[in-house]
Amino acid sequence: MSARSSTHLVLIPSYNPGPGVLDTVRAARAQWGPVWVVVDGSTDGSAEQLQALAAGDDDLRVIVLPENCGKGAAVLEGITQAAALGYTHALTMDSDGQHPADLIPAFMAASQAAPERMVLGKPVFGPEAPALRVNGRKVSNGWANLETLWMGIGDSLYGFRVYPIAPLIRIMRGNRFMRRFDFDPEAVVRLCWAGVRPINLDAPVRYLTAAEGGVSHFKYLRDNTLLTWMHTRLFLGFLLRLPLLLLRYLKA
Ligand SMILES: Nc1nc2c(ncn2[C@@H]2O[C@H](COP(=O)(O)OP(=O)(O)O)[C@@H](O)[C@H]2O)c(=O)[nH]1
Ligand SMILES: [Mg+2]
Repeated sequence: MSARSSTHLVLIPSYNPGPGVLDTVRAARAQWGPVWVVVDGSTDGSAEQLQALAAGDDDLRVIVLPENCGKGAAVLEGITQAAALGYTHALTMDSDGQHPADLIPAFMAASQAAPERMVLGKPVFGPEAPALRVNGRKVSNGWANLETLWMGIGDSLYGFRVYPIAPLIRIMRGNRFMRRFDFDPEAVVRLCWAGVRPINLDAPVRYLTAAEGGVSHFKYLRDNTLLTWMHTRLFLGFLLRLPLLLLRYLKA
């Protein structure tokens, strides 16, 4: 029996996720209800498969967007609909089986104990993790920590996290970025600026080979360019907020 909540839901943005998606969603449902999947213009038949799964399950909801809008845009659609139904927090997780569904209850419990904070997964990599991904994120983490004056971001990129919905909606409506793979790091930096402090919890991340059903839409040149532009604007935002951040830093 999975736990059920009227405040905290699991939100899974999904775009052409590969064969593991149904198992991923079932694993999340085994731990929690409600679980919502936002199918973001997928063209692989996963929308129909997920809708069939949801037909027999009141706690599984599938939102289908007609065109691909990006991970951040899909999360924004999900949390906007969730807020309208009274949900206050969303645990985001990937649709491709890389994230540990068995940790959903622990992450939700941490959020329920400190609802004003965000709960961030800190990735624990296995030996199969590509060195480029493991080392590449150190750059993003270094920038994110500088941009927030070390407010405690354990990892800027890992998408397994619990967000307080209201401040995240406010931030995303106030800015036209954060709609694609710039969502996870920009969300965490801007939430820190808004005073939402992180709690970091270890969470294993799995890298599946193509033979095991692993699929990635992260394109090194396109997405590292996107992330470089993102850190450029965040750094400028940091300079503007520096007096305020310094004041907070000295008080802490
Ligand atoms: N909604 C939506 N989700 C996306 C998109 N691209 C990636 N995702 C989701 O974001 C998560 C991470 O993407 P993935 O391609 O696995 O990137 P990686 O794990 O960093 O290699 C997965 O759950 C994807 O389904 C997108 O364009 N729209
Ligand atoms: Mg992935």
